[in-house]
Amino acid sequence: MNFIEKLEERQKKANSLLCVGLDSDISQIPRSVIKTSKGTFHTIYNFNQKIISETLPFVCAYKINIAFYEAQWIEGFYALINTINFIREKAPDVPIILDAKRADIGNTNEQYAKMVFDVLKADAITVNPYFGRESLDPFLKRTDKGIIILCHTSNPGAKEFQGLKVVDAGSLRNLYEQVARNVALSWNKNNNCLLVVGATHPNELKTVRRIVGEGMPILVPGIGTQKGNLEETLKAGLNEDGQGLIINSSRDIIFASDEKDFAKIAGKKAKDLREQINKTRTSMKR
Ligand code: OMP
Repeated sequence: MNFIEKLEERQKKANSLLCVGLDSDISQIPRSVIKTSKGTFHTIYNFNQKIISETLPFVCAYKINIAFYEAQWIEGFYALINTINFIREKAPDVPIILDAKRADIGNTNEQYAKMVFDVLKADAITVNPYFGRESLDPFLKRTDKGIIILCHTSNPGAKEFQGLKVVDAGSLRNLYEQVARNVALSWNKNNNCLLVVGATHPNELKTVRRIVGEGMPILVPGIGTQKGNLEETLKAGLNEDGQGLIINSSRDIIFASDEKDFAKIAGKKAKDLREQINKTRTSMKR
């Protein structure tokens, strides 16, 4: 089974397009966890275990942003490996996205791909397209993995480059549109490409869906703390079957409470968001 098949199977089984982001910033972890954990590794890992146990029934995937683990050096790395193993043990059918936003020249990418897929055993990685397709071959040749390419990011300054007009074969379009086009037309030979478009830019999401067609899943961060509009996002990005999106929310779920029952509250938030997504999906069914 390749990544997209695994994702779609889990989306059906959990009836969910929700991806919970394990952006486990140690400075935000509730005191009750810190008090009962020994050191950085245990603090992050204990927190993640609790969050995963409560949110698992409601997710189609977990996205782990490596920055929050790298910032804690060796202990963070142990927390990352153990978190991945924990998800694997509890729910081997849940895809794990490593949000690393990597990319470099080809031989360096070989090492990144080795690290992410062979050492950490993630199912998918986020990459930036700036080096071009040729450089990304070490990722793209991994036919069973998901290669999730930044297209239009969620941040306020995204347009500085992504909104620039470029000319390709006589046609004028925005840089992000060109990324979507190249990925759909020539990078996706192994049917393992996905794109990232922020929920804060629903018009651009609509454009990207039109360019890539029905089949390519789009990872959409920006719901929750970044205040992306859920309804507009779903309207703009769902395919005709009411599928094709991975809706990520991180801080708004995992740090919803810093009380003792924080994990239960995170679980409830995840459940509510899944239901809100499904309600809108149902009302939009064509
Ligand atoms: P919250 O804002 O806490 O929900 O977190 C959003 C997560 O999605 C973080 O891990 C970001 O790094 C990531 N992200 C964006 O917020 N915007 C983007 O355009 C792309 C990503 C990403 O690739 O996941």
